[in-house]
Amino acid sequence: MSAVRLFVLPAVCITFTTFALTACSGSSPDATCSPNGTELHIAVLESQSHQFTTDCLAAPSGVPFTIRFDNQDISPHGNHNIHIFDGDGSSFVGDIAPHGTSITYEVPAFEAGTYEFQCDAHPAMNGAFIAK
Ligand SMILES: [Cu+2]
Repeated sequence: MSAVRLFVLPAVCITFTTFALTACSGSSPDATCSPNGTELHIAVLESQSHQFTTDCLAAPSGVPFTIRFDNQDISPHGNHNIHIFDGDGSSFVGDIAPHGTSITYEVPAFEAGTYEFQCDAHPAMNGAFIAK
């Protein structure tokens, strides 16, 4: 019996650690996630007004990519966009997606690095964009 318990407990801890990394939890400067293709997806859900569904987006560096943004916010003030900043002042500014609409951004290649993204209308909606 006790041998079984000793075996199960580490498995639970490993599962929890994996989930925490996948969820990209934490504030934007500390957020970590890894590229998974060049078709990124982010949303604002009806139940999460003025809040992105993730604080971390990642794409391979050096190649263009797309971000499909589903704005399901039902608030009349829920018009959002995605703006990626880089240190040189050049950046990507996505068009506003009015509440209840979706938009696909065609984003040019970024050099490897960690950048920030935000909604221009609501700067508290933000996160880390990672190219690597
Ligand atoms: Cu917004």
